Amino acid sequence: MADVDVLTFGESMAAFRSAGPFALGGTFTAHLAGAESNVAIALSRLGHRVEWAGRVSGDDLGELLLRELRAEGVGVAHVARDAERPTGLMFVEARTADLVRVSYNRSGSAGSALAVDQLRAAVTAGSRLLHLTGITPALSATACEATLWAAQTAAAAGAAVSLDVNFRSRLWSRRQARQALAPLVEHARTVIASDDELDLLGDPEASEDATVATLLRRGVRAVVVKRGPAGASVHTAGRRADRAALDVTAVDTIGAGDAFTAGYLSGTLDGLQPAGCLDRAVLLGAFSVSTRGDWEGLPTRAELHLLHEHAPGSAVR
Ligand code: KDG
Repeated sequence: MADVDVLTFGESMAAFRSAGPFALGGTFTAHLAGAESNVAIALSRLGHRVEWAGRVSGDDLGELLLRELRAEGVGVAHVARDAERPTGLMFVEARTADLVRVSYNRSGSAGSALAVDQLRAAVTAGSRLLHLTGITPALSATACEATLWAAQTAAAAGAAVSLDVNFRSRLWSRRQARQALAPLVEHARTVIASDDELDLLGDPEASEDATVATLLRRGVRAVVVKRGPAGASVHTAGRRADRAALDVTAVDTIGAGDAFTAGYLSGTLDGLQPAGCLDRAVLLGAFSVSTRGDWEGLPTRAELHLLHEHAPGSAVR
């Protein structure tokens, strides 16, 4: 059995967050962000052994990313440093209490230059699970090729491959996403998508049930559908489980999808049934939306019970 539970890779960025409209300037705070590194941190906090691979700039913001990952116990042994290209930037503008605008400055970044060569050692070293997102293939042709190579290689070696669709309309079109995701799905055991992303996984005109049935027929074992505040579902052969979202005060939804995914994967690593994995997914999603930041408020394993045992507004003394 591999020493690493989960290998994931992609682009981590420096995220600059504002408390109000960007056009007015003011104070920005800098944080590590990136869908795969968010998942890696969430899993590491739950006690799983996680490696994150990718290309990180040699600049100071690249240093910030690596320091945060190391501090969170995420393995970075297979990270390549890039002395030529800058760290990709993400901007998170809290435009109103209910509307956050996300934009990027990441084309030509170190992370987007990811290629097969940087992943070879990490993927061949092996892991129980390889987690992919649909963001990485959108970054560049070489990153797209590397994602497919990793999926094929890890699946052939017996790793469980998970894929979170994570469609980013600022990076590519729905048509491009549909084309790149199709070969990845062939290697995935778990596919996670928001309900508005299901059209990217097959016939755009098909219903949810028809899309799910096709995926299960093609070898996917669990299709997990996120419905935001309306909860989530998991479909497996002949079964379906649904869960409502937990009743928490939402203060920041950025990163909630990654937390949800990490919760589901953590359940699979612990050998839970799909419905139990969904419970943990919903729980991590609730921690994420009720705390600020992409990953900062996520729970350790010892804190998993907190939201169930304490009513909203509680002070634990
Ligand atoms: O939304 C949280 C993450 O997914 C974010 O940190 C990264 O959006 C992201 C991207 O495009 O890489």
